[in-house]
Amino acid sequence: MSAMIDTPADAPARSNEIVTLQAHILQQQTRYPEASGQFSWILSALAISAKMIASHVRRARLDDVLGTVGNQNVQGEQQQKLDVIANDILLRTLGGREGVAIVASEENEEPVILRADDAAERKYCVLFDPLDGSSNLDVCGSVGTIFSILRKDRRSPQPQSSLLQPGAEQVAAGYVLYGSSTVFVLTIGLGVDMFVLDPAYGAFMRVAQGVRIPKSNKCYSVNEGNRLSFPEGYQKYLSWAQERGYSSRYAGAMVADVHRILLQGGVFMYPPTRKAPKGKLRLMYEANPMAMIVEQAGGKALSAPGERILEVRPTDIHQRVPVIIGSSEEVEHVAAHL
Ligand code: P6P
Repeated sequence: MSAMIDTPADAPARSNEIVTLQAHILQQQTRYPEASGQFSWILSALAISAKMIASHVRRARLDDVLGTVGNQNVQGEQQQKLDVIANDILLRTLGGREGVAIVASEENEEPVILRADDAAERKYCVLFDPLDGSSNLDVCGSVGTIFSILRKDRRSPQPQSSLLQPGAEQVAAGYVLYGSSTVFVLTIGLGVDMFVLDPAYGAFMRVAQGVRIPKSNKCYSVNEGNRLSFPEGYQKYLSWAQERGYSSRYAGAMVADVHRILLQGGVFMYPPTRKAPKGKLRLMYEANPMAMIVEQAGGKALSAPGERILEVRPTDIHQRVPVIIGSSEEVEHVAAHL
């Protein structure tokens, strides 16, 4: 009988190890002997949701679930059929997890109180954008799911206000990119780990631990169609970057744009515009989770010069915030012009 390999949870992954997301979640749980397993159960609900949503996304045109449902969501945006499908999947998988007290979604005006009792295991709130960039679906572009996990604030008078915590309070954050492959990127505050779905086995396989964002890269990501309505500082930055031969990449889906920057470096921006004076991106379930991921990978995430996104004190679950996120040096180049 060969000796059991007693690998400590924080040991660097050996290149020949096969570690699924599920195994990784359980491995991380061993760091916390007192853990009840509720948190792990929530992460596994997000993992199965990602697989189910990926399946629907890959079959969208075949199953004729492209296009809009004909009404607008709370954001005033046309709701895509797959927005509703993805939202429903997440509500139903998380609904089955004892540890989830409240969920909040971009697609729901009000948070959904899953368990109002104050039992000890009702520890967590999960916020998500079920299908970010869904307008890309009709043209087979990249889309994503973004999620954020907070501890329920038991002192808050209303369950809803339990959600209104700064991003620095997140206990976990991550995203799923439905691109040329399906990538699950996760942080629980101990660095950033990356997994790719192997459709042959239906499992997310760990491909990288401790992902670090490059300190710089001459690439920016912004919708330049709005350039003339950006505050002057952003316009000055764009001229500065173009004079220095920066390239521009923009997918129209935050998950795709930030993922590129996480791996290759650069800076993503959604500045204030005339149409969106506070920027377009939502603080609680887009900016905060992406900011936690990028900061955990050694990057920066600002809503204004010197203001970390993770320190913005929320007043509404759907509030918007300007976003400057990416390589530390590139974020500073933008901030220096504002
Ligand atoms: P625009 C998608 O609708 C989204 O919320 C983000 O994923 C993306 O970065 C942004 O809006 C794109 O907005 O105005 O450039 O189309």
